[in-house]
Parts: sequence; C-alpha cells; structure tokens
Amino acid sequence: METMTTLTSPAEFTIQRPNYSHTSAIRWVFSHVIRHNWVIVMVFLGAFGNAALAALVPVLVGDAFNAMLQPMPDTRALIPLALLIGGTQVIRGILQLGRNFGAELLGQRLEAEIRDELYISLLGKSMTFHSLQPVGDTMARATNDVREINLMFNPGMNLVIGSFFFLVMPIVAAPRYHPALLITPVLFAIAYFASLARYLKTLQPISDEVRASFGNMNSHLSESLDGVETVKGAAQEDSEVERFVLNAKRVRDAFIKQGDIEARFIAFLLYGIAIALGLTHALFLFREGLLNTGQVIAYFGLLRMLDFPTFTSSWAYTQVSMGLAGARRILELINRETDLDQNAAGHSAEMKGEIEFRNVTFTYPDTERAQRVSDSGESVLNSVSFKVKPGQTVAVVGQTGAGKTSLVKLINRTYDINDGQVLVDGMDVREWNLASLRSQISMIEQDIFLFSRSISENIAFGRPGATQDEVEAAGKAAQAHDFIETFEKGYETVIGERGVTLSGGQRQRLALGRAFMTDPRILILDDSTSAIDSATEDKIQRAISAAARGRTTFIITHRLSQIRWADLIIVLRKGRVAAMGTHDELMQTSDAYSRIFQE
Ligand code: TTP
Ligand code: MG
Repeated sequence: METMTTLTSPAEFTIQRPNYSHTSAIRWVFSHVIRHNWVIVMVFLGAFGNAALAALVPVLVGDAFNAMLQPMPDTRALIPLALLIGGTQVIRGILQLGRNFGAELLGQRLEAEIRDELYISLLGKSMTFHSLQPVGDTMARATNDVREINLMFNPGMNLVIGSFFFLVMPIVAAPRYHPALLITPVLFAIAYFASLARYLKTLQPISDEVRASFGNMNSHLSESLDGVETVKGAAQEDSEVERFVLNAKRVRDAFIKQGDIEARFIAFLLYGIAIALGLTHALFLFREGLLNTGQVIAYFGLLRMLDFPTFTSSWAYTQVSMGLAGARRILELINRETDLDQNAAGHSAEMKGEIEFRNVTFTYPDTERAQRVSDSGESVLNSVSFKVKPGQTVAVVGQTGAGKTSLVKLINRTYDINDGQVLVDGMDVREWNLASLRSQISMIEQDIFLFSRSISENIAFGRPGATQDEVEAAGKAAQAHDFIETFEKGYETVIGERGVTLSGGQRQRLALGRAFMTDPRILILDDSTSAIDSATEDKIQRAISAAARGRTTFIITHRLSQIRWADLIIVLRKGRVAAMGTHDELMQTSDAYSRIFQE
C-alpha cells in the first residue's frame, strides 16, 4: 500500500495524493519514478540486453575470422555464426524497443503526474502567493519545465542508461582474450566519468539560467499580451518590443553558453585516445603471440562500442541537467510557503451572517507598492471597526483607493489581517474552517471573471451539476434571462467564442446569477463601475435587491440609488472610517459623505 498524505501544507485546498518526497529535486523526481517499478525494470533489462547482444557481434566476428584463418578453412562453420548474429540482432532490436518504449512511457507518465501535482498545489496556494507570483512564470514552469522532465527520461535517461551498459560491456568481455586488455576500457571509463562530473558541475548553473531566463521571458510576454490594450492605448509597442528583444537575448545567450560548455566536453578526445591505445596494446600482445588475429579484431570491435557513450554523452546529460533544473523550479513553486491555512479542523457550521470588524489594520504582503505604502507609515486599512447584524445591507463608499475592495476581501480571508479581528457570527475568521467560511460567502469582484465556457457553466460555477431549470431560475432572478435568450444558443453560448463578449452590466448580472445559485449567507458585491444606462441600471438594481434579501450584503458602489436603502453606510477615507450611519444621518452629520455625491 502506498502511504497517502496531504500535499504541501499549510494550504487553502488539498487533495489526497501519494506521498512524494519534497526535500530535493532528485529525491522528488525519484519518488515519482519509483512508483512505476515494472517500467524501470523494462528499461534496464532492455538496455542491458541491447548492450550484451551488441557485444556479441564483435565476439562472433572474431570467431569467424579465426575459422577462416585455419590452415584448412571450413566455410560451413560460417553459416551457424551468421545465423546466430542475425537471430541475436533481431532480439536486440526487440529489447531496444522495450528500452525506448519504457523510457517514453516513463517520461509521459511523469509529465502528467507532475503537472497534476503542480496544478493541485497551485490551487492550494493563497492569494498572497498568487499576487506575488507572475502568471507567465508559473505558466512557463507548468508547461516547459514539466516538459523538460519528460525529455529528461526520453531521450535523456534512456540514452544515459543505454550507453552506460555499452561502456560496461568491453570491460566485461575484454578479459576473455587477455586480462591485460582491461586497461584501456577501464582507463576510459574512469576518465569518462571524471570529465562527466566536471562537465555536469559547470553545466548546472547554466541549465538553471536557461530555465530561469526562459520563465522570465514568458512572464513578460504574458503580461504584455494581457495588457495589450493598455500597451496600444499608450502607443508603447516599441518599448515593449525592446523589452522582449532584451529578454529573448538573455535566453539566447544562456543557450549559447550551454552550447559552448557542451562543445568543450572532452569525451570525443577520450574516445580517439582509447581506440588508438587499445589497438596498439592489442597489436603488441599479438606480436608476443598472446592474441590471435580473430581476437584482435574482436577486441577492436568491443572498443568501438565506446562510441555510443561518447556520442550521446554531451547532449543526453545536458537533457538530464535541464530536466533537473526544471524539476528544481517546479519543486520550488510547490514548496513555496503559502500563508493561509485552510484550518481543516476549524469551526464549520451554518452561518447566520453577523459580521464584526474590531480595530482591523491591514497592509498588503510584501509587494513594492505595499512597501511604499508601509514605508510612508500608512496601512491600507487602519483601525476599522463596525458591526453588522444578520440580513443587513451595508454600503461601503469612498474615493478610489480608499480601501473598499481591500476591506471586503478580509471577510472571506482572501487576505489575512495584520492586527485586530474580523469576526463572523462572533467567531474569528481564522478559527473557521476555510472551506466552510468561503462556501457561505459569495463575492462578486470588481472585475468579474468569466470562464471561456458556456453561460450555463459560468452561472453554475459554484454548484456544478445543477439542473438547467435551476440555472434558468437563477438567470431570471439575476435579470439576465432576457439578454441570454437573445443569443442564438441561449444558455449554451460559449463566452469568448466567435466574438461573444459581454458588457459590464451583463457580466454583473451573470455574476449575480452565480450568487443566486450558491445561496450564500453573506453576499459581497464590489460594484465600482458606474456608467451604465438607466434601463440596465434599473434591472441591476432589481437583481441586487432580490439577491440581498435574506442575507447579509455588502455593496461597494457609487450609485446613490443603491446606497440610500442600505441599513448601514460606511464611509472610508484613506483606509479609515470617516463616517458611519444611515443615509439620513450621514447627510446631516458628515461632510465626507455629502462630498462623495458632489464629485
Ligand atoms: P482598494 O482597496 O482597491 O481601493 P478601493 O477599492 O477603495 O478603490 P476603487 O474604488 O478604485 O476600487 O485599494 C486600497 C489600497 O490598497 C490602494 O492604495 C492600493 C492598495 N492595493 C494593493 O496594494 N494591492 C492590491 O491587491 C489591492 C487591491 C490594493
Ligand atoms: Mg475597489
């Protein structure tokens, strides 16, 4: 039985996975490989058999020469030898196939396994992790580095193992002609491994650099494609191109450096020396009468086997080195700490929807911007306190950058606070089981994210398996039904396909549909978009009041019509509560509040 443990903890989301070692890249890859034991056996048997049968050819050819050099040559002796060579080489072909097949299988399986492991681990990381880790770099690791691990096995390890046995065979077979003939293959093996060790040592930092510069190029590329509208809007294409060219140059330079080191690998020289030395030695023994002609020829043939390790060595080991560099980068990502703990043992209960902030202070994790903010001594939120009863509607207002979005993200622990307390139903959010907490809070973000899937699937995102009727009911409640029906394929319309894009107001209503589906106890609506025509506005208004019914609702908005009927209005200014109360109270008492409507 395999032991099962949870993947890297602490995490926000875990799944039962086999117990892989995470201490070093080699051990980690090994812990993956070892689970495919019969494939490993196949690779080694194939590699060994292939080399042994390859060694048989020079041995048999030597015998054939000796048979011909008899005073009375017997040509009939050649026929069984020829048949033997032919037969064994067919078997050798099959064994070689086994080795190649096994290595390919291992590579593909590991690629899939490691990709899964990485994906699960990425889903388990906190938002803190994701906001600090560039998407392009993650993409490069999840695609190219994982691919390098595949290539590390085929052709990498495949040829390393295959050629290793070719190195061993001359050492095994040479003594059958004369023990002294061991000298050349043994010396070759020693020199070969010594130069290989040095080669790999110089290669490792370059492999790391190749992988890193590639990830870097990718992350810049994905960022500028993501922001292509901004780039074009600001006519910054040229400077983006320049940056890209610079990054591409770094990748190129790293590859050139790698090629340079490969070219200096001295295995070719060693091979030449070994052939010359071995032949001289054999001829010397021949003159002494210690070897006959057939034996010299067989020995020479055995030495020729060393060309396989020689020729594959430079690039097969490079492949392994690159694979290990990729493995290090993936493992680093998997092992990187994630700050939030899902607190699986925490409080898990049906939520009533009471929320309290007690002296909450919050600063974003260590980004450059947060650094600047905290350097100036200002937190994003400062001693924020308020209390909301279950079922109430709270409007959060304030100028841009006041901290409205940040405030609501603390409720479901998208981020953890630095000081104070956030309580839901009188219980600190950190005491809650994270999954229980989040499944009862629905958040409609400022920029609504829709997946490139059907409208149905987008609405039912929080409840896969919902029936079509349920989805349509949610669509109707969210006032989205009418516009969805105008699409040719209705609810089955795939967003982003054939030019189907949605307006801000439409996206918002789909997101509201999502909220209806999951029926959360707390609904958070970050609606800072303002320019929407009045007909749509009216619809959204109706959808929101329907959604707010029977649950605690936070609305971040600039629209007076929505703010008015809130039970509590929180006015934020530069991360502090500037005023708090109902609309009527605030209109009389708060300058800050009335000022918002004058902008
Ligand atoms: P927000 O909380 O995003 O401000 P806001 O929602 O009130 O503004 P808007 O009306 O424009 O939506 O930001 C408050 C501060 O926190 C601001 O200085 C930017 C900073 N911040 C970060 O450092 N990292 C983040 O991920 C976010 C969202 C904000
Ligand atoms: Mg905001």
